[in-house]
Amino acid sequence: MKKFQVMIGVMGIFFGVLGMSYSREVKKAMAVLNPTQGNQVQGTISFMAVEEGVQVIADVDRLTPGRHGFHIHEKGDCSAPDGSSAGGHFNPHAMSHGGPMDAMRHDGDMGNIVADEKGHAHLDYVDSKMTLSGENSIVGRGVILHAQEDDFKTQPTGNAGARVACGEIEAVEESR
Ligand SMILES: [Cu+2]
Ligand SMILES: [Zn+2]
Repeated sequence: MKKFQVMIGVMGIFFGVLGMSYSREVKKAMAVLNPTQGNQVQGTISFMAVEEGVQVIADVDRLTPGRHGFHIHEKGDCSAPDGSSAGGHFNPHAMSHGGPMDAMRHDGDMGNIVADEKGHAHLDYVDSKMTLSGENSIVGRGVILHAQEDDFKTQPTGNAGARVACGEIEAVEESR
């Protein structure tokens, strides 16, 4: 009987450690935006886990003034000269395209970023839908910035035009 209890105890520790490694949480992630071919757009985006979701802070330069569609795309692959290697909008729940405050939207729909007359854009908002951990994590996926405004309506892209910059989302801070 004693032996049996010890065995159960050892198994408990084993599965406990296994479970901990699976529940690893990403606290912060970053993406560096680099221009696609023929563009000069550059920027950085940080993603921070907060109570209400993920705080997104982006600073982008060398944009044309005005609104630019801004999304997380499926793949963290910026190898294609036009950014097409990043795939479509990140959409693990098979929803329609929308704006960041809409109930019906892709997880990756971050709306528009607005560039001033100097071509600089700053964005800071908390996204209630995206997550840095678990099976729908945005870590390892791509960020795409577009030439034109996202209309939040046209399916499945928001009609935001060409991809002017691309970045890969990487975890920078994790906890267990
Ligand atoms: Cu996009
Ligand atoms: Zn979308």
